Amino acid sequence: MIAMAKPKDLERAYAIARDRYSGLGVDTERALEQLADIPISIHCWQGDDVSGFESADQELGGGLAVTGNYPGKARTPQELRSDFEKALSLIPGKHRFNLHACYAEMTGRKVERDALTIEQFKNWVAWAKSLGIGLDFNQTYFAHPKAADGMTLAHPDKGIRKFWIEHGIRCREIGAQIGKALGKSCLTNIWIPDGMKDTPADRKGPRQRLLQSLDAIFSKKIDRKYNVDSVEPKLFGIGSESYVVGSHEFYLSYAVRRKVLLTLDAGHYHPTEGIADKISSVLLYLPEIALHVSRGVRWDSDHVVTLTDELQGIAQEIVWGGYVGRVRIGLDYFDASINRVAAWVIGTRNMAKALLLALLAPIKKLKELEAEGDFTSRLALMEDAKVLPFGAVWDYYCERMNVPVGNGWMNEVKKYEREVLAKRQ
Ligand code: RNT
Ligand code: ZN
Repeated sequence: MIAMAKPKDLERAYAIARDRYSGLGVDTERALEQLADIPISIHCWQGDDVSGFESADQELGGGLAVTGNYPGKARTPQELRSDFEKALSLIPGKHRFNLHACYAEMTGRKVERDALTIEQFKNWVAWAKSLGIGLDFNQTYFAHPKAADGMTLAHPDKGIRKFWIEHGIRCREIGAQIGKALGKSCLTNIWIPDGMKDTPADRKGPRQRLLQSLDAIFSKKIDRKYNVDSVEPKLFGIGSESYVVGSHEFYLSYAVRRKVLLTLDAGHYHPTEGIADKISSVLLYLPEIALHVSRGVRWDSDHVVTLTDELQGIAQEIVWGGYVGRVRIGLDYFDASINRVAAWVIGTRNMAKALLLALLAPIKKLKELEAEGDFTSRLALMEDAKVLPFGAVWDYYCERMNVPVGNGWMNEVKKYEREVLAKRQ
C-alpha cells in the first residue's frame, strides 16, 4: 500500500511552488486552468491488445505487433468500458476515447466492414454520452482477410480496393453521427498498412491508386462540426520495410491539397527523428493536425508513453507555439506485458505532465532572451527551469481534480486487478 500525501502538505508545497514560478513570471493558476481544458484522446486499443470484437481468430497483421500476456485483458465491450472508466477515474482532466472500427458490436449477425453503420456503435455513443466525453474514430484496414496481402486502398485488385473504399465511406458517416450525437466533432483517422517487404519495381502505381481511393472516400462533404478527417503517414513497418505507399510526403501533400488533417505518429519516422519539430512547419499550411503520441524503442514498438525529452518537446511545441486549439492530441501505444489499466493511466498522466511542464516554463522570458541574442542566458534558464518544483504543482492539480496524488493511484489499480481483472481467466 502506498501512503497518500496529506492535503495540507500538498497545499503548502503548492504555495511555495507558486511563488517560485511567479518570480519567473509564470502564473501557475492559469497554467492549471489551461491544462484542465486540453483533452487527450485515449486509444481504446491499449485495453485489449488491439483485438477488437469482430472475431477471435483473426491475426492482427499490418505489421502491428503486441507482445506480452499479462492477465486480465478486456474480452467484451462491457469489460473494456469498465476498465476504461477505472483508468479515467485516475487521470486528471476531461478526456476523449478513441475507437477503431474493429470495435464494432455485432448483435446477432456479423456486419462486414463495408457495411458498418452507427448501429454497431450505438452502445459506445450512449456510454460516452453518459460519461460526458467525446469519441474519436479510426477506420480499420488490418486484421481482415482482405488485408492479408499487405495492400488495401492501394491494392491492384479493383474489387478489394472498392471494399476498402466503402469501409472508409461508412466510417466517415459513422464519425459524423458520433459527432452529432455527442455534440463534439469526431476525428476519423486513416492509417493503412500498404507497402512492400522488398524493393518494389513500381512505387508509382500503388500511390496513384491510393490517391484515387482516398479521393473516393472523401468525395462526400461532411460538416466539420461533426466529423473531421485525418491521414496518418509512416516510414516503414514490419513487412513493409522497403516501401510504404502512404509515406510522409504522400500524406503531407495530400492533406494540404485536399484540406484534411495530418496525423503525426511519434513512432513513424527515423529512430532519431522526432515529431515535435514538424508541428510548427505543417501548421503553417494546415489549419489543424492530429497526433498519435507514442514511444518507439528502436522501432515503432508502441511502448507506453513516458516523460521523455521527446514527449516534453512535443508538449512544448504545442503550448509554446500557441497551437493548443489546433492540435488534436491522441495516444497510440499498446503494451500487453503490464496491467493494461495502468498502461492507460501512466501514458495519459505523462502526456498531461508534459503539457503542464510546458505551461509552467518561463517561456516569455526565454523568448525575450532569444530575441536579444543572449543564447547563454536562454540555455542557463532553460536548464534551471528543469528543476523548478513542478511536482508540487502536479500533485496539487491531481488533488484539485479529485484523482489520486503521486503514485497513490496504483493502490486503486491493484485493487481492481484483484477484484476484477484476476477473475477473467
Ligand atoms: C500503425 C499506426 C496506427 C495504429 C492504430 C491501431 O502503425 O500507428 O495508428 O497503431 O490504428
Ligand atoms: Zn498511429
